Amino acid sequence: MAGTIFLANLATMQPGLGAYGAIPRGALAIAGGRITWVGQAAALPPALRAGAAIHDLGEAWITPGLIDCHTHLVFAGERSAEYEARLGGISYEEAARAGRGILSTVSATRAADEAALLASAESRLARLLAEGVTTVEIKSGYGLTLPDELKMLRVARALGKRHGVRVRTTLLAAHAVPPEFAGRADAYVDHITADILPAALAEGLVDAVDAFAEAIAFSPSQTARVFAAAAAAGLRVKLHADQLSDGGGAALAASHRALSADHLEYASAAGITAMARAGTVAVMLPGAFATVGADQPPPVAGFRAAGVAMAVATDCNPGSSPMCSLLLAVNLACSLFRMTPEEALAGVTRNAAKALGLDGETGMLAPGLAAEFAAWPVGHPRELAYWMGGVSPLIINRK
Ligand code: DI6
Ligand code: FE
Repeated sequence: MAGTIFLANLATMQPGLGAYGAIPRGALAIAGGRITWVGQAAALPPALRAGAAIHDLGEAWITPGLIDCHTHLVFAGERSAEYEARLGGISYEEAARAGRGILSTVSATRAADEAALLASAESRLARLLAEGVTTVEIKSGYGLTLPDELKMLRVARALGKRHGVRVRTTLLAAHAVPPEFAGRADAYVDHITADILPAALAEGLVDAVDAFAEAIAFSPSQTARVFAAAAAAGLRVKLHADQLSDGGGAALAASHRALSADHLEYASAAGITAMARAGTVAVMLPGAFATVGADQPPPVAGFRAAGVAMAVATDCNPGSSPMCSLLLAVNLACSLFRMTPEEALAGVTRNAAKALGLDGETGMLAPGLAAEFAAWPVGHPRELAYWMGGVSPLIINRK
């Protein structure tokens, strides 16, 4: 099949090829939506070249399409008043306990219909897509009733269909205890496992299951019950872990072979070791760190030393991370968390794919993977981490 060939510098992000998996003056051949060949342009097989459409992008750098592996993109309203109040001195937890926080977004999201949720999420998604994002994970968790959780997940699926972006949906019904269940968190967990999860599964709306394990949300044993139901349904899990305190979340996630544990500011040494053994990805969310005014960064050096794969994501949500720029997350992961630019770029490509169970499908420029990439007007891939957002791709190829 005659395909298309792009000539440019390649940041393949393949491990074992040196920094960024770089191939200067490379060639990327695609056909039928897959990558068919990657290498030095000078070594391109003549048989591939024959009949192919060739695009010479000169000095541009091609990276894998970017992957935002942790978002709460679908929600109604905004929480700038809470942000202002928190800047005035109240903490994120105090705001949550005072009924601002997540539950205020739950009220707004319940009141919104699918069309309104779709329109507001589209405006945020557009900003991610303009930055070369080709895969985005979207969580539920602002409905907290069966119909409202399904409504959010349907909107997430619709975003994928309408915009040609790969959407992975995550059921986060265990995000907060809804007002109807105040003081009865265990009964709400029963409702999740007996009713919400099966219904979402039956409609084909769930790719993974997440929970918020925290003093203001769900306990380790409640989280474990949600995870057991997910496993029984054949679903992988993720966890909002150790964001505001060390609740043993990293080790809990690892013990359930979680795809990822996310936030992790307070992850313990034992948690890091457990994650390394389980192959659980550590997802760094610097937007949330900055917005809640946290003072303890996640133990990046510990993850690095233990060989835990690190991803980076926006955590786009109206409370703790009103951020719609994955490149800004990359920049902040370097400046605030001391990740290297190469680690942060791997965090929105190869390791983000792993955090979604999509390794082998996307996240690198390698033969057999989906033909998803972006070409950038930069002199070196580290520039994508250096600029504080605002770099626009020359070309984006989506699925
Ligand atoms: N951790 C977060 O950072 C978001 N959810 C979570 O479990 C915050 C969600 C919100 O404040 O609306
Ligand atoms: Fe989150």
